[in-house]
Formats: sequence, C-alpha cells, structure tokens
Amino acid sequence: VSLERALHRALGHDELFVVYQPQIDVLSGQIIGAEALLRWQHPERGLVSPALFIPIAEKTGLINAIGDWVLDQVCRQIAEWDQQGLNVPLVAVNVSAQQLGSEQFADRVLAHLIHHQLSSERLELELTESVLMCLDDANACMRRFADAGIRLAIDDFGTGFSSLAYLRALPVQRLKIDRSFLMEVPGNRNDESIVRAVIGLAHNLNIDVIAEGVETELQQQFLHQNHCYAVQGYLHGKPIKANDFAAYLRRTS
Ligand code: G
Ligand code: G
Ligand code: MN
Ligand code: NA
Repeated sequence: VSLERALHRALGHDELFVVYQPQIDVLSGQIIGAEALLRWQHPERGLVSPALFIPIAEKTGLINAIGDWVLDQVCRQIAEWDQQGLNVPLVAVNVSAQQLGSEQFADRVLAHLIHHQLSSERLELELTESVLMCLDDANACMRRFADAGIRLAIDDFGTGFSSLAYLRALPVQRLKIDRSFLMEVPGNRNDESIVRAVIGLAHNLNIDVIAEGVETELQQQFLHQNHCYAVQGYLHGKPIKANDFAAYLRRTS
C-alpha cells in the first residue's frame, strides 16, 4: 500500500508515538521544557522519519487529525508528569500551516488544555517562518493564541524569510536558533556573528531564545558567553519516549 494509505491506518492503529527532547537552562542545570516530536513505527518499513511522512500528511490533509492527536497526547502526558511530581514546565509542539489555518484549530488546542486541566502556558506552539508565510493573516491567527496565554515560538529561526518588521508585529514568546547556524560554532566567524545577532535580537525584543542542535560543550560555552542560556540538543539528550523521559527526570532532579 502507499505510504499515504498506510498513514491513514497508522493513526488508528497505535503506530504513531511522541518522543520528547529536554530543553535545559545551563545556568541552573534545570529542565525548562521539552519539545514533542512525532514518530511513526511502520509494521514493515520500521521507523519512518517525520521529514518523510509529515509532508504527506500535509498534502492529504491528514495533518489536522494527526496534529490533534499529538496535542491530546502531549496534554495527557504533561498532566501525567504533574501527577507523578515530575517538573516539566512546558512542552513545545510543532504545528503545520494547514493546522494553523484551519477554523477549528484554536478551539481544539484550548479544548485539549481544558480537558487535561492544564494552564495555557504549559504549551508552546512552534511555527516555522515558512508556516507564517503561508498564512493570509498570521497575526490574527497568532493573536488568538497569545490572548489565550499559549506561548508561540518561531522554529528554525533564520532559515526562512524572516522580516524583522513581521517579527516585531507578531506576538511571539521565543526564538529557536536553527541548528544549522551552530554546526560550525565556535570557529566559523560568520555563523558566530549570526548567532550573536539572533541572541541580541531576542534580548532586545524582550523574548526568550533557545539554541537547537547543541551537541558539544564548546557550542554551549559559546552560547553561555553570549548570554543564551537555554539549550536543546544531543549534548543533553536525544528525543526519547515518555517513560524514558520520566526516568531521565527522576535521575536528574
Ligand atoms: O525529530 P526529527 O528531526 O526527525 O523531526 C523532523 C521534522 O519533523 C522536524 O522539522 C519537525 O519540526 C517535524 N515534526 C516532528 N513532529 C512533528 C509534529 O508533531 N507536527 C509537525 N507538523 N511536524 C513535526
Ligand atoms: O522541529 P525542528 O525542525 O526544529 O526539529 C528538530 C530536529 O532536530 C528533530 O528532528 C530532532 O530530532 C533533531 N535534533 C535535535 N537535537 C539535535 C542535535 O543535537 N543534533 C542533530 N543533528 N539533530 C538534532
Ligand atoms: Mn521544532
Ligand atoms: Na529547528
């Protein structure tokens, strides 16, 4: 069967699951959050990358049902960790343009939060610059979430067409520095300058900034020296299943 039909089946057959990657404050060493990342365990093909199946889900419109399922899973998980006394301040979820553009999306997000009795700042929606460009009125879409107290982050910051005027107008709480800018840091002078500039931009806009794809102590030192204290990457942990994440939380807290 085609991957498209298999994906339809996957949603109803427990083949999809969510993994969580820690976000760390390097000053305190504490976990400040996690990013939720979707995985598909196909019965014959094995693990299928979201880089492959998310575009199919977007083309077929299945992304709305899948995204809704992810939000429910994530909210359920945050509530469960709370009950276990494990501290995960927020979970960030990736959102596609189709989801953000759909009429019901904002109501669905709020319904999941209410159903699991979570306050809205426990959830962060990650939007890429290309997602924002797809929307007729990105500001209106985002305003609904901002007004409801749900955090918004710009993912892969710097890799798309980021107009600074756009950024100024949008109700964003966080920039995520794309890992491609960190790959040759420290060392590559241009990349170092770009990373410093993005950190400065966030500070001046009074919003949070987090570096993605941090793999080495040297990268982390560079970020620390330049006043970016929030990091996410293999240095602290790969994305792992919820149970393993809970074990990790118990070990590190
Ligand atoms: O974790 P990994 O590198 O395999 O993720 C690949 C890409 O898939 C990332 O760009 C990520 O944003 C995207 N992705 C992962 N999970 C989700 C999801 O739940 N929804 C959407 N829309 N994209 C996701
Ligand atoms: O949503 P976004 O496009 O930012 O997805 C982040 C992707 O980067 C995920 O697929 C995740 O698995 C991956 N990732 C997270 N940390 C690291 C890292 O330290 N190094 C590399 N190479 N990839 C990472
Ligand atoms: Mn992301
Ligand atoms: Na990214």
